[in-house]
Amino acid sequence: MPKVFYGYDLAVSSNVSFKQLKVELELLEVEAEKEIAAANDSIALEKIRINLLGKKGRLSAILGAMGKLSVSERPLVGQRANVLKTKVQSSIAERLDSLKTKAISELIAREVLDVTVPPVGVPLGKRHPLMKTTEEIVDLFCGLGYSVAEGPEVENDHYNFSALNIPENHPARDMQDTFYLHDDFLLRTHTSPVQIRHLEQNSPPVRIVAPGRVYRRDTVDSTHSPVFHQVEVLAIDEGLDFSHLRGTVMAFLKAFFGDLPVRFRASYFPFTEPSAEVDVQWQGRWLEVMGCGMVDPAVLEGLKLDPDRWSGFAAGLGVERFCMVRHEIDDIRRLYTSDLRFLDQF
Ligand code: 2U9
Repeated sequence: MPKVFYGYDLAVSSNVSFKQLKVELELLEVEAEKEIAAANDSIALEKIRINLLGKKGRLSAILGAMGKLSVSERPLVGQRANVLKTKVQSSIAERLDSLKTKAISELIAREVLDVTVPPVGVPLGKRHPLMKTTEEIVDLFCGLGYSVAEGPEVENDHYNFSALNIPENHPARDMQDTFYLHDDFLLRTHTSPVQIRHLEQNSPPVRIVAPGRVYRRDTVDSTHSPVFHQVEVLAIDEGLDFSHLRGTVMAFLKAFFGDLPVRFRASYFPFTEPSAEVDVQWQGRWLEVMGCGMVDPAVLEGLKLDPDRWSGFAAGLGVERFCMVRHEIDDIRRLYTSDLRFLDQF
């Protein structure tokens, strides 16, 4: 059995035979395959590569020792060494490949998706019940041929009061009822100024529905809020009379509440004459839901419309009231506190 050299020993040994180098190559091949097969990551494989094929590695030592062989023996060892080098390189590449494949399959196995797990669910936003109610009311009037009109929430005395025939000393103008801003400005107390502005810009016939936020200096309780929402409607044409008003209001209330009993009670508003308040019977009780009337000739005259030619009717309602009756909500504050446990129900 020839002496077995390793790496440096081989390089410094003065007496090396062809047979010894052949054994050394065979040994290197067997050990290389074992080491490569045992390596578990790319770092270990790189260490093996450097140890076997690197400048100071075992193969280099064999090649270095070749000089000590006869000229005829050298190519034989050189050839074998080259074949071995290629073999070790491809073994390393193969092992690296199989390690990668294994890692990927392990990852896939770990990341397995259980499609039967119930979804966590992304909370979706929805329309606020007040907006839904407004939309429903507006849609009903649009179905009757009305168009939507909107206007500013900051108004002045003229559009909010004077143009609507509300006299200087009327209680509605009271500091107690209206949010006054600087100069002549105020927060509109109803959406009626929208109709005034519309009539300044458009000639009759007019059929408009004006939804929007309005402000009154009310103390908060279960039925009052200083900010609330109104929908008002206005129709101006030739030959309109109270029967048109009544028919429109009845058709609207039937569409919204269904077949509930409705009654008109005589009332008073500065901007309509005659005026009425409208009640519906709900669970055995009469509930006031809206006001209405024929547009006062004084309002038409203020808009340079001849009351002998043009007549009109108007109606107004509080959206909160409609929403609360429809959904049996007991306290208006529930509509403003953004409690998702409440809002989620709509
Ligand atoms: C013009 C002419 C007339 C609008 C009208 C009412 C009757 C009414 C209330 C309902 C409940 C206000 O929110 S509430 O408190 N509104 O009763 N509003 S007639 O009349 C107009 C509007 C514009 C040019």
